[in-house]
Parts: sequence; C-alpha cells; structure tokens
Amino acid sequence: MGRLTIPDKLIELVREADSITVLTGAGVSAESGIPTFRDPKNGLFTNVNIEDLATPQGFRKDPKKVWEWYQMRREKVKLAKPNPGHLALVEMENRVRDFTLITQNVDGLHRIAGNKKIIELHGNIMKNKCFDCNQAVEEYESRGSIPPQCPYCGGLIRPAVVWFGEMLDEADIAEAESATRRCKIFFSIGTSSVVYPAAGLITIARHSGATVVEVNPNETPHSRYVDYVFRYPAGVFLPELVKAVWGT
Ligand code: BV8
Ligand code: ZN
Repeated sequence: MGRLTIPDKLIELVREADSITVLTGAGVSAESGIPTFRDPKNGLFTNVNIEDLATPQGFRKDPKKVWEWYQMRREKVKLAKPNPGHLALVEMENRVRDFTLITQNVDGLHRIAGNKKIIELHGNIMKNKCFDCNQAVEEYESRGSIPPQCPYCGGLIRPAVVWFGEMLDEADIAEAESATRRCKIFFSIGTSSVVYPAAGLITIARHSGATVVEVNPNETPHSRYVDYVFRYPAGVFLPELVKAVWGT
C-alpha cells in the first residue's frame, strides 16, 4: 500500500456535493476487531456452511446451533468500538446537507459512532424477534431453553437480522434506492459487493450519474466500473478524505 493521495478533483467534488450516499459492509468494522464474512483466512463464513447459519432453513434444522453462533458474534460486537473510519463518516454526515448511510452491517457501530441517517438493510444483531409470530422481543426469560422462547406465543426467538432467502424491509429498500438515485457521490466501502439487493445499489448509482468511489483493500466485481478506487482500509482512507476536504 503506497502513500495515499486523493485527487484534487475528488476533493472538490466532495466539498461541493450537497447529496452523498454511502454503502458500507463488514470491512468498515474490521478495524474494530469484528471479523468480516468472506475473509479467506478468518471470515465468519469461512469453514462453515452459510446455509446452516444464515438462513431460515438452517435455523429450523438446528435452532440451538444458529442461536449460539449469533451469541458468539454478539460477544465480539459488545467488545467492539467505532474506529476512525466510522468516526469519519459521522463528520461527513455533519458536513453534507443530504447524507444517507446504508449499511449491510448488523453490528450497530455506525449508530454508536454518531451517525443519524442510517438504513440497516440487514437488521441489527443486538435485536431479537420471534421466528414464529415475528413479534419484536425486547425482554425474555432465559429459562434455560436455547434458543429462548417467545413471551407472546411460545415460539423460538431469533436474531432480528435478514437471512439469505428472506426479503429485506420494503421501506428500507425504497429509501436506499431513492438516496442512491439522487446522490452526487456514492461511496461503496468495505463490501465484497456480492450480496443482493445491497450490491445492486452500486449499479443504480452508476446508472444515475453519481460519481462512484470504492474503498476496499481488495478487488470487487464492481471495481472496474466505478470512477475511483482506493485500495486502502476504510480507517485509513476516510479520515484522510475528511481532512483533505474539510480540514478536520
Ligand atoms: C433477498 C445475515 C429476495 C445477517 C446476510 C443468485 C444470484 C444473485 C443473488 C442471489 C442468488 N441466489 C440468491 C440470491 C439472493 C441472495 C444473495 O445475494 N446471494 C448471493 C450471496 C449470491 N440475497 C438474499 O437472499 C437477500 N434476500 O434477495 O430476498 C429473495 C427471496 C427469496 C429467494 C431469493 C431472493 C438477503 C441478503 C441478506 C443476507 N444476510 N447476513 C448476518 O448474520 O450478518 S448477508 C451477509 O453478507 C452479511 O450480513 C453482510 O452484510 C453481507 C455482505 O457481506 P460484506 O459486508 O460485503 O462482507 P464480506 O466479508 O463479504 O466483505 C468484506 C469486504 O471488506 C471485503 O471485500 C474486504 O476486502 C473488505 N475489507 C476488509 N478489511 C477492510 C475492508 N474494507 C475496508 N477497510 C478494511 N479495513
Ligand atoms: Zn412469538
């Protein structure tokens, strides 16, 4: 990774932009100590079968195994703190009139960092709901059964995240697409860009005439189509960008 230089043209574009939309993935939380999903060495999905852990079928087949995998992930999330990449996005939101942060992350770190306009496309790992009656479940007695039982219908409690094969919240998608269509600049940060419909936002941004910027130490299927690529960690690039644009 050479010395990071940000083209003046991009600095100007960001400074003048009255509408910016950001899409983030697990890479933004990597520097907070939360493993990403598809890292070949220690990804959350490496050496496990995604079908078994992040689908309704997997939960139906072995609810205890899925619940415990999410409990393990919740422990990591509880220890995690926002990193300089998260904090730079808070500064960006404070500086840009129309700012929208669309995240695939379920760790809640953007909200903890201080961002306000957040769309959590895949839900939030710290929240629960009932697998059977779909009610949100804030409190439950863990009477030893794993997963715990729904206080409303006795069904099984599950994390309130979107699994593969499950629909995303319609309103979230509509809002995310609208923010993507109207923005002047679209940042895609820390995502392998393989999960849909989230990754489809990058294509929508391109077709809507936004300047598209990818921040990722690795290549993605969208890299060759975007306007700018920065092969740097989010925690390195974003603070540099904020400093270059707003001097903070
Ligand atoms: C849906 C659960 C309608 C929560 C997740 C065939 C073709 C195309 C699509 C499909 C298909 N078959 C099925 C589909 C649809 C499917 C899909 O997209 N599958 C793909 C994988 C082929 N999508 C769905 O099912 C969605 N629902 O479409 O409903 C429907 C209904 C019925 C039938 C069909 C369709 C639901 C999608 C949500 C799935 N749930 N997780 C949880 O447990 O977390 S998605 C999972 O992947 C994570 O939640 C995460 O959000 C998401 C994306 O991963 P990333 O965030 O990108 O993380 P990853 O590890 O992959 O990459 C990290 C990146 O960071 C890397 O590029 C790395 O280089 C970079 N990085 C590392 N360090 C840093 C860094 N970057 C910056 N800085 C660093 N320091
Ligand atoms: Zn229930």
